Amino acid sequence: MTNKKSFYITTPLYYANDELHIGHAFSTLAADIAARYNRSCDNKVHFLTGSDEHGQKVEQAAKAKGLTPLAHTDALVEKFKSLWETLDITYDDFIRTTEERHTKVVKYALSKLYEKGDIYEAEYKGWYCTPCERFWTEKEVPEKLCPDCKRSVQEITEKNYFFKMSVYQNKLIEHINNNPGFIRPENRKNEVLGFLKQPLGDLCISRPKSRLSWGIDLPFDENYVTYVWFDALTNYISAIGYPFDLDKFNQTWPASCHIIGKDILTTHAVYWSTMLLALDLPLPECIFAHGWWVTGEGKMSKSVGNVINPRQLVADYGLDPFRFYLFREMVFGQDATYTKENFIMRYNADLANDYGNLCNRMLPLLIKNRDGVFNKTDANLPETKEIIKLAAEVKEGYVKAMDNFLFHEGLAKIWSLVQRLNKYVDETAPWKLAKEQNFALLDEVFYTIGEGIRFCTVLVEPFMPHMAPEFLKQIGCDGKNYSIASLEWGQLTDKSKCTEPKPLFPRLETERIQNLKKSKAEPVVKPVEPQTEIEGIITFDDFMKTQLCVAKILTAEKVENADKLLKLTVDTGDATNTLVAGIASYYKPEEIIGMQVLMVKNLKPAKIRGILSHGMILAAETPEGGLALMTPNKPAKTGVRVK
Ligand code: ME8
Repeated sequence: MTNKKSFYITTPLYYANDELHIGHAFSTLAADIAARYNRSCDNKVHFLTGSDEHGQKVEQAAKAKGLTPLAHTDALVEKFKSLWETLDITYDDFIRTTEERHTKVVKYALSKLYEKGDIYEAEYKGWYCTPCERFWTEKEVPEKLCPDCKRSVQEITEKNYFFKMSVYQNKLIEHINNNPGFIRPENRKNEVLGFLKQPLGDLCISRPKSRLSWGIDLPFDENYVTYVWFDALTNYISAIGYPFDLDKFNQTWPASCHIIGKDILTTHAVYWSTMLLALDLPLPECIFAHGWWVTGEGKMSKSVGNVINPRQLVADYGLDPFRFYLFREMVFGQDATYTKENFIMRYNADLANDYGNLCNRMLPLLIKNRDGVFNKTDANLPETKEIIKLAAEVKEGYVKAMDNFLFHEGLAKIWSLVQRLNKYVDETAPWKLAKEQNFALLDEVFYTIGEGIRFCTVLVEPFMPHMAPEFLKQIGCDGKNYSIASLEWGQLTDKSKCTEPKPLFPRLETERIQNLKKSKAEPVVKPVEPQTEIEGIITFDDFMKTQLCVAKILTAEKVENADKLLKLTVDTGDATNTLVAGIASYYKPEEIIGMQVLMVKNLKPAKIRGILSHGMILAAETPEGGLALMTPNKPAKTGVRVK
């Protein structure tokens, strides 16, 4: 064993109460991509995932099935593991919170904090949300509805045990301010700092067995079990040897990154951090809270019935396109919407056209004219020199992005090279060089393209671990010989002989097109009409008359006696406008407050249901027949003109 600290990456421990969907798959894939990337950079990696098996949710789910909690979680854990196998997740360890190696550490941590005086007993009165297993204060629930899940809360008075979270509040604020990369992305850090502006209450870490028996017994009071979050969060240290195998622990802790979704930011950034401070342990280097995958109906959830099954997507499109799509489409940190059309568009544009075609266009020519061999030559063409320079820049930018968990940026860097290579093919027209028998130049062009493909493929391997070796094989390389750590331009040698290409990403056709074909209807793709014949064509000056701007929704409420209307006030930079929008069937007021939307600012005011409406926000129909508000795909300056 070397003394080099591991790159230690974790996923949330998913609740073993139900099956997993693409949201869960996404967090685990993010950790897998970070793990594979780090391995390819020659870093020692430890990748942990697992299952959160205690608490009310699990107990209730088991009861509903007529199973004991453990029989229920045993079965679900098998399903979790089988999904990770389908997605080829390279985890090093899978921890279950019901395992003894975990429960004994939770008890150790509780005893330590109890002895230290950081856990105390008190009478507690509060508002309890059963589905969320969380207490709220009177002030937090003015309407007696849980602020998280909007279900009703019950008032409960009982004796409980509390962790003195408040003692560590200032230390935590200081840590966040001194470590800018600790909570990412930046807006989530600000959210946590905002939360910490209020005095932090103490955390109730026990549940009376009379109400819940499925949990870890408190070591100092057998009438209570441990609050499920105190239990589950401890997994990040129990799995790596704390406190019984300190050698292993010290080589692994602190975590390089806890990947989580934004729904569990407070529990990680505040509960977990203060627990660690109380245990005198260093804090993780980074907590990255990514956004949600949503469909037209909002966040995916079983009760809404809008969950996307990752297995189905893998079965329909293959594993690598699925992995690629999730990270190309979502700006890591923000929300993203899944639609089938969008998936197919991405696949066709980026994989079938840009990436796949590079090989398909080149390799048959290489086989025909140069016997499939890449002859290494000097770079003479200015375009070749440009590509070599770009490749170095792409690698640098990619590494920087990946080191910061900005997966979408890593992919965007690779695709800038893929696209430049396609342009290079058009510029150099190797089929013409072949006809002219200009073999010196032809070799240079082939070598540049081959090397470019290899470069992109080595970098894309963490995202597409199956297709990447296939691509390398096609250009005559053994994938095992390459890593990101050693990647340099010029490693492709004339020993590399390419093989007959087979299209690795055949184009997908959208369902609409397939259906049309089946019914032998009109030609599927209509030729593009010359622009002047498009109906209602306007000039640039006409368009500029419309003042489109980015507006931020400040308030939203239902318009009385009008089911479809919401009354909004929006910040347009220089003013606050009131407007009425027909979106109430698709969005709840609380979902859109704070959202940036695109708005027509200079529309003549009109009275709608007695309200003077100044402006109009933009929306479009979704494939499922819903409605999607048009929003900037990254935070924009409120009030700026859209051009
Ligand atoms: O919260 N989009 O478990 P959980 C993106 N047991 N990610 C999503 C998502 C979506 N629509 N839905 C879920 C728990 N996720 C606790 C964690 S950790 C010590 C204990 C992902 O099964 C995302 O990472 O509810 C989110 O934080 C996590 O699944 C919640 O999983």
